[in-house]
Amino acid sequence: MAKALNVGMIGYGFMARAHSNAWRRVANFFPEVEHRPALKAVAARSEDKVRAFAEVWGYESVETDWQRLVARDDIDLVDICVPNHMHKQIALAAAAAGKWITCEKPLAMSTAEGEEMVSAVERAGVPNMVWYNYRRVPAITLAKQLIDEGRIGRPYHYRAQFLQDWTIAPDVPQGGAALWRLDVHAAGSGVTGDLLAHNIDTAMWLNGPIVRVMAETETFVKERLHQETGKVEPVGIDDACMVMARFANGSLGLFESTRYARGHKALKTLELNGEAGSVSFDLHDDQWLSFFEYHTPAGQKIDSHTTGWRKIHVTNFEHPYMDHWWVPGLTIGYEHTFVHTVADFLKGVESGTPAEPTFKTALQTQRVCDAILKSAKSGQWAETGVA
Ligand code: SOE
Repeated sequence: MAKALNVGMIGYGFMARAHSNAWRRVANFFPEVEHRPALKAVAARSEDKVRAFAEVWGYESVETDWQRLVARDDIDLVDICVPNHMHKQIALAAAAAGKWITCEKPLAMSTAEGEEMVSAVERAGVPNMVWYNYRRVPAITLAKQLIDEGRIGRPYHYRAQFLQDWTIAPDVPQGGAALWRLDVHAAGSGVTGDLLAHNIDTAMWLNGPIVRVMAETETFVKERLHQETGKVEPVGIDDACMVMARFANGSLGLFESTRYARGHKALKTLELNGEAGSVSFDLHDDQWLSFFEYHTPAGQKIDSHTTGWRKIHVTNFEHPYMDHWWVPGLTIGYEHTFVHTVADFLKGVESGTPAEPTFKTALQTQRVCDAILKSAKSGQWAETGVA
């Protein structure tokens, strides 16, 4: 039985587009989901911009004050797609109003803020989720399946990169629409919260809790023009971050994130090496998962003359999510990870087993990110407090 679900979007930027597309398409490709999202209202301060956004994406109405959207009786779910410094106040208001909440990553500006948000949604008992979309790239979900099947065996090494180059030029300003990610007051941190957080979320999903970190960060361009104040101001974000980590399962982790890797637009990789095998993924080849099998979970060794890396084209019906799209061999991409996220979120509400990551789970990623920034500042190893 179809159930109506009125979505209220807050924000109109890049992520609001990705999420709106997902809300619109989920019923077409995941018809077994009972809820039927309707794009009821979108809120943003600029009336011209929010009206233009509503027209393109088919929102029924607009608000120029997010508080009015949250207060509306005809809104069931609030989707938070605004800069990080506004996540907490919106989430707290939405929880108090009994709305379901989905929030763009990272959860918050800090662990302390994230804790308040977790308490608020738990007190209100409302469904909640954070959009760490890369978990739902089918090849990454397949990696999780292989790990859970014991195909990697005892894990030794996890490594991941997220490399971009779009902020190298010193005349890129900070602050304001699109460039708030460079303003520490709006973003909280730089690549740590923006890029590394994705890799930490995926790493802990695949390989368990990260308990300790040692990090180094750098801000290569120290001052930038601020778009809102019109003044040249110090840059407070980290431009690059490297991390050594220890997982609770005894394996070692290495992470690198930067916006200064000339030539790389979104080089996002991960690799896990275990006793029985390895998995490796590169977002540039997001249809493929590389798998090296040394022996089966039952201990049967693969013949030495056929041992080698296997490249799995993750497009068969039996691969995660792929039976909902086209026919084997035909591919999907970035925007589909958001459709998968919505489908899982709604199925989680319908089944009573919430889809991950909930606010509570995303708070663990926040703790690791905070420990990383603490370690970079002190030059010492930092405990994450994640168990
Ligand atoms: C930043 O450039 C950014 O858009 C992040 O904010 C996203 O979370 C990431 O998926 C791609 O890069």
